[in-house]
Amino acid sequence: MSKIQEVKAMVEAGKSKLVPGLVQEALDEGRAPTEILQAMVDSMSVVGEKFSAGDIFVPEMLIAAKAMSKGVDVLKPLMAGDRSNALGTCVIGTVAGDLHDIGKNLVSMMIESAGFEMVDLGVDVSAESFVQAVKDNDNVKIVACSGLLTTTMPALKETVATVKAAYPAVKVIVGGAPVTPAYATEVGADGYAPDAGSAAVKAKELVTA
Ligand code: B1M
Repeated sequence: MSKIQEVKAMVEAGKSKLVPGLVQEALDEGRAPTEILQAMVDSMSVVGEKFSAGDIFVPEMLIAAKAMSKGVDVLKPLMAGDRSNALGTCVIGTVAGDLHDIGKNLVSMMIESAGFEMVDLGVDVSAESFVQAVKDNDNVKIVACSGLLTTTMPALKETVATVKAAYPAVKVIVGGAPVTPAYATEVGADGYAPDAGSAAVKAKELVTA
């Protein structure tokens, strides 16, 4: 088994203590950080499929998520790009009722790399808290909202409406597995991105256009 396959298997198995070392070994073997990251994202898809099939339950999903986060910690310094913060501030969070944060953390990492200062509000963030963060921080140009559950898609809609009502000039980007470009348009978001890399491109595009 290659190191990258070992990383994938150990994330799926939720082996938090083993994953960082294996990620480092994969890097030492010359594997690209993006390739290792993709392997871990693929692991989480497998975990999701097993959960859907009833083969595993919430605790197993949680420990796999923790294992992936430990692996991402090793990659994070290597994926940093432009740290000038010249493009302004981006407030990011996972919307109310939703506790998923791995995708949001990857999006945050990539938008930061594109040259924004990040204010990360964490998970289960109310629409009002997003607005308060725009008020409390200097030069906020982007609000980025992540949502992973179909049940919390209405919270995305409410967040976009609340932020745009309070700060029409601030651009709002939405994303997350159940979100589609059509839904983003329907709820009045300024941008949609399917993944972390394209979220960074979209954020940059919105403030430089
Ligand atoms: Co949950 N969960 N979960 N879960 N979980 C999903 C999302 C699910 C698809 C699993 C499944 O059934 N197959 C399903 C949702 C079904 C649906 O609504 N359509 C689900 C469910 C049902 C639940 C619970 C309701 C289970 C329960 O309690 N019965 C519960 C809800 C809790 C809550 O939030 N209130 C729950 C709980 C959890 C854990 C807490 C145990 C854990 C999360 C831990 C954590 O995040 N710290 C967890 C996990 C790990 C998952 C899966 C397995 C993996 C999610 C993940 O991290 N993926 C997930 C299955 C799956 O995704 N296939 C699942 C990897 C990550 C990199 O991808 O987050 O999609 P993702 O992010 C991507 C893109 O979506 C995009 O970029 C990222 C990659 O580049 N993106 C953006 C994300 N945000 C963006 C924002 C943007 C742009 C792009 O712009 C701002």
